[in-house]
Amino acid sequence: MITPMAIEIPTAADSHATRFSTAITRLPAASAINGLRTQNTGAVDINLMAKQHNDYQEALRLAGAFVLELPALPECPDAQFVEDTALCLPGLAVMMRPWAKTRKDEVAPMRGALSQFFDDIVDIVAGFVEAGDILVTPSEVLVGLSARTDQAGADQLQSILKARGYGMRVMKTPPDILHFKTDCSLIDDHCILATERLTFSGCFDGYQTLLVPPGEEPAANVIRFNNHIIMPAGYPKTRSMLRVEGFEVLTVGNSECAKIDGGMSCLSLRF
Ligand code: CIR
Repeated sequence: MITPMAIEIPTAADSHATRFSTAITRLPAASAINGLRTQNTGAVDINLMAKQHNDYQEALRLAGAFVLELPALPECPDAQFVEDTALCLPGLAVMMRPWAKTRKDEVAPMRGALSQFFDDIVDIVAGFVEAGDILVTPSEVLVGLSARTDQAGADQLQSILKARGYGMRVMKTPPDILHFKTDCSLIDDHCILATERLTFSGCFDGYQTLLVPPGEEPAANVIRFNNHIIMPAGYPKTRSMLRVEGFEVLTVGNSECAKIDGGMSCLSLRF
């Protein structure tokens, strides 16, 4: 087992959904220029992506993370989006089964990395689940069915979680949203930052929600890591809204990952 050298070590009383010690990232490969994308918004600048990756890791460290950066996986253009490969909960890692063929080979190396931290590692072997479709709150795990996550995968995840005492609910990700968490993030134990289009689908009844101002939808995907929120640069209304609400906010440039549909949460596994 690796002992994380975190600045802020969460205690047992802390929420497992917002308090973490460790973040795993993966260095983007040059092949990231060929990452999957839903629309062409211009060529990826790989040098700028590398800089933004370093800035992202620095923000995690500022928030108190021990950051384990895994080496690039050139054969997998989307491998820096490590979040999609696993669900990490206290004492449990569930290895995902990505729908995207070019992403399947990301899972085994991540399983190896997680085995340094988790004794209980279980594999999804039916259907498909990408963890970008999973939002963990202190009381439950929300899974959004999407083009990447299907009912068979969600059913298997549910039985794995149920056996370990975790509650899970299945939602529907609206069709024009890549992953459930593309449009939402847990920013406090009971508060979810989300777009209007996802919130108005009724997913978050029972939670407090904070809506990102229209026009700033990509800012709905942020990370709450201990006392900080890490969000993409370029969304000033969302940033001021979060500051007014009393959050400590760090911003990181994400222009290059955004071209291949990646946001703040996709770029790390946190536990
Ligand atoms: C993909 O389409 O799979 C990648 N280009 C982006 C993955 C983003 N991950 C996420 O939203 N959790």
